[in-house]
Amino acid sequence: MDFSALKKIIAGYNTFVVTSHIMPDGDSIGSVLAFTLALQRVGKNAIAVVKDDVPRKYAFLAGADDIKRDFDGKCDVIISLDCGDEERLGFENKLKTYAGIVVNIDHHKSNSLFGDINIIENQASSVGEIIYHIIKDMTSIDLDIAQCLYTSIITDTGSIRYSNSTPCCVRILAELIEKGVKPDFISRQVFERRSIESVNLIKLSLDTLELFDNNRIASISITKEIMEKSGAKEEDTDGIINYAREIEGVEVAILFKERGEKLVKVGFRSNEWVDVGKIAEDFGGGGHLRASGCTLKMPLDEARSQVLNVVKKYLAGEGAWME
Ligand SMILES: [Mn+2]
Repeated sequence: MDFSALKKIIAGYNTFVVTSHIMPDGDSIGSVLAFTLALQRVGKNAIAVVKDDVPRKYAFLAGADDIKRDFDGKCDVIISLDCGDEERLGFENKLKTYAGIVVNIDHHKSNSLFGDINIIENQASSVGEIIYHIIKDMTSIDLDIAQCLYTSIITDTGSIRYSNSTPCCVRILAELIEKGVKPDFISRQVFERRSIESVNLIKLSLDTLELFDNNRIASISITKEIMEKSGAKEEDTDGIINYAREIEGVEVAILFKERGEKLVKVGFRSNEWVDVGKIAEDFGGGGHLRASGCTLKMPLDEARSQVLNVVKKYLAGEGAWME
């Protein structure tokens, strides 16, 4: 990975905004905080801006309370992390209206290359993994930064359970543990605490589970009614798709989230061979080989039937998409 252009920018400018996508996850929050802290450590005027709520489970990370929801004014450089396209950042205007230079660091293969500088590493497990290599050359990684990077990597790899878990990211985790990170502490914060509302959400969501195509496809549908009845927050829908993915024999899991009368968010996961990144792209979305998503502007029933038809076609072409 060649970071020389980015290093020059960091050396040559002073004010930085570090941002990531709406509906932020552990990789986006962890990497935004790690990069912001690292820039501050080297004397830069850096702030973190995320145009959405920060999930409570990441509130323990250093700097989480200082993440700004809004940003007005100008800065020298905006650094976008973990975001495949500019729109998903949630800013009202194009990034270039806020900053002289836009830096885009990501690991989504569908990235639209919207930066002046684009550092896109499809093979990286997470953006935390990419920026670890940048940050370690900038400053010494202290416990605060180490916890942020560790959180990025374990959330995007499902604690080293997903196919993007590589020797490289496991080595980085080992280094971060040497810096003082306690794996059990982070896991408890991130994976092992639930509100009663989120348990109610799981309970109601599982009632909507359906299987198709000889049980190779499993879907869960979270309606607006379920969200209201459970009292859960958007962030509580995180991970529910795994109940579908983990069923024996299932290759593709689909989560439908009804957001409005004609607005449905769709998440995809696959287990062994179907490229769900391609399926999401068919619907104008994107993502990775085993995890992806898209947004459909149509009623839930219509979205379900359209998506299921396409997924069935991918499954019927068994072999064509084998890795
Ligand atoms: Mn990521």
